[in-house]
Amino acid sequence: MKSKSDIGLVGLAVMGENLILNMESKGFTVTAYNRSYSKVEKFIEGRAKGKNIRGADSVKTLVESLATPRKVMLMVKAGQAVDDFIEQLIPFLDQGDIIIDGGNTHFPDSNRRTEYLESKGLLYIGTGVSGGEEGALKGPSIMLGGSKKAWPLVKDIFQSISAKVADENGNEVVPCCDWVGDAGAGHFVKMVHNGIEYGDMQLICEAYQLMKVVLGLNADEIQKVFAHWNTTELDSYLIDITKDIFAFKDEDGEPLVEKILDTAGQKGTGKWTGVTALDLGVPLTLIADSVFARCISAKKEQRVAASKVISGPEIHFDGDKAEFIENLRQAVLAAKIVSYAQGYMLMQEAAKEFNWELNYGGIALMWRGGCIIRSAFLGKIKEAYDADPKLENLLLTPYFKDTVESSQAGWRKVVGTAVTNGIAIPCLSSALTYFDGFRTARLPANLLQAQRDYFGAHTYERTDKPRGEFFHTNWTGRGGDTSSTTYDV
Ligand code: 2AM
Repeated sequence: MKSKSDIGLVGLAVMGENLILNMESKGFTVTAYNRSYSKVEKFIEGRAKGKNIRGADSVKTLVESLATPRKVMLMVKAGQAVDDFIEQLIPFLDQGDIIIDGGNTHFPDSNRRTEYLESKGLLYIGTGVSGGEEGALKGPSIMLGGSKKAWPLVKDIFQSISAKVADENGNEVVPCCDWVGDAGAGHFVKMVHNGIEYGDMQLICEAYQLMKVVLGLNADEIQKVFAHWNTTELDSYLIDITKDIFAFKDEDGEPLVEKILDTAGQKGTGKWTGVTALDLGVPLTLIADSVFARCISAKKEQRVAASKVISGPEIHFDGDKAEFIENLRQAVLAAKIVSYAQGYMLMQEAAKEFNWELNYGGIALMWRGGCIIRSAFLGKIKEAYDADPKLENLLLTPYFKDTVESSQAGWRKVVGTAVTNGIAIPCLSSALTYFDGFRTARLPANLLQAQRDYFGAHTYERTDKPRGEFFHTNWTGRGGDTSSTTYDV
C-alpha cells in the first residue's frame, strides 16, 4: 500500500463503500472514515480486506493519511451532515486541499459551500453521482462542479472510476465524467438528470396503461413490445428494465408488476427540478407533470372513492393494434424529445442566472452511460450541441425536428384515443400541448394581456408599435388612465 492515500472517503453506506472499492480497483489507495467507527472496522475486515484501503478512526487520522493536495469525498446524508463534516475537516486542512460532496445535495447548498470554502483558501467540488449502488461499484456517471481549479487534481480519479461509452471506433473509452461548471452546476445537472428520469419513467408508464387498458394486452405481450422498442431509437436502460419487469413472475406464476400497489414514492429531486423551472420561468411541463402524476398516484384512497362516484367513457378500440403500438412508440419518442428539450432549456436559463458556462454536449455524454437515463438517444443530443454549442432549442435541430415532425401524426392519434377513452396520460398530452404552443406564432396571450390591463392596469404592448412601448386602456370608462407602473393591484 502507498504510504499516503490518494483520496479519503467519508460515509460508509453502500454508495460510499462501493465508490471506495471502485477507486481501489482502478489503482488508487483510499482511506475510509465514518461517523460511527464500527462501520469502518466492519468494512476493513470485510469487503475491503486485502485491498489498498485503510481505515481512519478520527477526522485527524483521516486527513493525516492523505497525500497533498488532500482530497476528501463526503458520501453522507445530504443537508446538515455535510455542513457539519466540512466544519470538522476545515481545522485539519491546508490551502488548496479539496472537499468533494458526492451526495444528493440541492444545488443552492453547493453554490453556498463553494463560496464559503474558497473564502478559506480551500477548494470545493459538488458532484452528482448517478447509477445507483451498482453504478458506484462498476462505473457511475459523474457530473462535477465547484472550484474549477480542483478539476485537474481529481480528473484522473473520477474519470478512471466512471462509466465508459464507445468512441467512434466502437472502443469503450470515453468517460461519462466531466467538469460541468462552477459552484453548484454539478448538482444542478444531476437534479435535471433526475427530473428527466421522472419524465422518462412516467412516459413508459403511460404507454403501459394504454396497452393494458385500451388494447387489452397482457404482461407477456407488453414485454414483447418493450423488447422491440429497445431495438429502436428508444433503446435505453429504462425501457430495458421495463421489459424485464414485465417478464418477472411472482411465486404463483403471475406477473409481479400487476400485484404492486399503484402509489408512487419520491425523494424530492423531481420536485426540485419543477420548482426551479417555475423560479426561472422555464416551461418544463413534462417533468412537472411527471411529479404531479406521482402525487395523484399517492392519493389512492381518494381515487378509489372517486372511481365509484364519477363515471367516464366506456373503453372502445376497434383500430389496428399493431398500428396503434407503432403510433404509441412514436408518441413516446416525440414526448421524450420534448422533455429533453425542456430540460436543456432549464439548464440554459440556469447558466444565465448563475453565470455558469455549462458544457452541454459534455452533459449529454455524461448521461450516455452509467446513469438511469442512459440511452442511445443522448448521442444525438451530444451531436446537436457539438454542431452548435449555442443551440437555443433542441427541437430546432435537424434530427429532432425531423423525428418529431414524422412522429406527430401518430402522437396525435394516441393522445386522441386516450382522451376519448378517458385514460390519463399527463406527460404524453402535455408534451404535445407544449409542442403545439412552441410552434405557434400567435398565442391567445393578447387576450390575457387585455384581461390583466382591464382589472389591474398592467399595460400591454401592441402589434402595430415597437416592442418595449407599453399602453394602458380605460376599458370601462370608470377607473382612470393610471397604469400599474404607478400603482399595483
Ligand atoms: P453513520 O453510519 O454514522 O450513521 C449515510 O446515512 C451516511 O451518512 C452514513 O455513513 C452515516 O453515518 C452518515 N451520516 C448521516 N447523518 C450524519 C451526520 N449528521 N453526521 C455525520 N454522518 C452522518
